[in-house]
Amino acid sequence: MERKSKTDLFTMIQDRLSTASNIAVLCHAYSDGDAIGSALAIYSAIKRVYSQTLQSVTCIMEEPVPAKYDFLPGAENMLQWPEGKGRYDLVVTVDTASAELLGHRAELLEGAFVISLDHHSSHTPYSDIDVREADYGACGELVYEFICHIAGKPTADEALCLYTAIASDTGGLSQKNATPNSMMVSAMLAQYESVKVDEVAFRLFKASTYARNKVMGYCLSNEERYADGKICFSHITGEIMQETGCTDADTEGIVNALFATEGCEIAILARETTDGITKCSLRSHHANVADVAAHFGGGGHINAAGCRLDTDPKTAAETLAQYILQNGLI
Ligand SMILES: [Mn+2]
Repeated sequence: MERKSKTDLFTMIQDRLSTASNIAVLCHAYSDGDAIGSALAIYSAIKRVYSQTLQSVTCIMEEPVPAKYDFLPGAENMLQWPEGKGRYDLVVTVDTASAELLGHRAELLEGAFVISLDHHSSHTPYSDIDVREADYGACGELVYEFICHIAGKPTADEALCLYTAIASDTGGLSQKNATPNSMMVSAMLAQYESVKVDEVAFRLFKASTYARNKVMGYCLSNEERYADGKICFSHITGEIMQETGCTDADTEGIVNALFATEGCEIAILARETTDGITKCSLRSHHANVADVAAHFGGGGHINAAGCRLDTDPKTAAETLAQYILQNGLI
């Protein structure tokens, strides 16, 4: 079959949206800024463009929106599962590399026409229309293009959501995945008065909480190293999470503090979530950590990936570090 161009795919999606009745917009569980920003922007655009033909459009999250992102316009309208449980004839997912990453909401895919907009290189197909740009730093870049296709340009609120999405996934345009495209789209969005780049950067990268500081201290004081310091790893226990009142969202980005260690090539952080799951985050300068994560049932990008391990966080971090060492991935 001939591979369709992105414009063709966008037009096919447009046709589907214009005949849909009830649409659900979803992003991956344990959402980050790219997932939430992309979801809110596309939700808003669908709502305004198809208001005449649609009965409803609903944005459903697996967990509550993390406080860090509650400044995003529309965040207050997002439902939290099982709110919104029901039947939808069309489901749009953003930033979601597999159906499993939807958590409980994966059941909404059954019987629905499914559209996926994603930017993960390791993507397990689950949709009827799959638009993927694995070279994009953030899904927000793809959602921006899609909104331009269906609506000409984003609204002020959508622009803020999309700018935040891109800034979030690219470390404020400072990581390797920040491409010229990430910057060009960000520059378009920064022209909106609603987009205050300093405020977004502060909220995403500088602001902390007391609980997060305590957990960060725990994580850094337990940092260990293999391979002459090329592999840096640490963990966060459920106990310290409880003791400090730290939320799962508060731990976002803590792995970057390990990654900043002099001489570090791969950083690993294993943390126990408040519901007792051990989530691991990997960062690398050169090594392919998406493959490492995939070996343990996870996935992600070459230089930033994640997986879950069915063990305590200290053992999980050690297991990943050993695997990397023993397979000569460093
Ligand atoms: Mn993303």
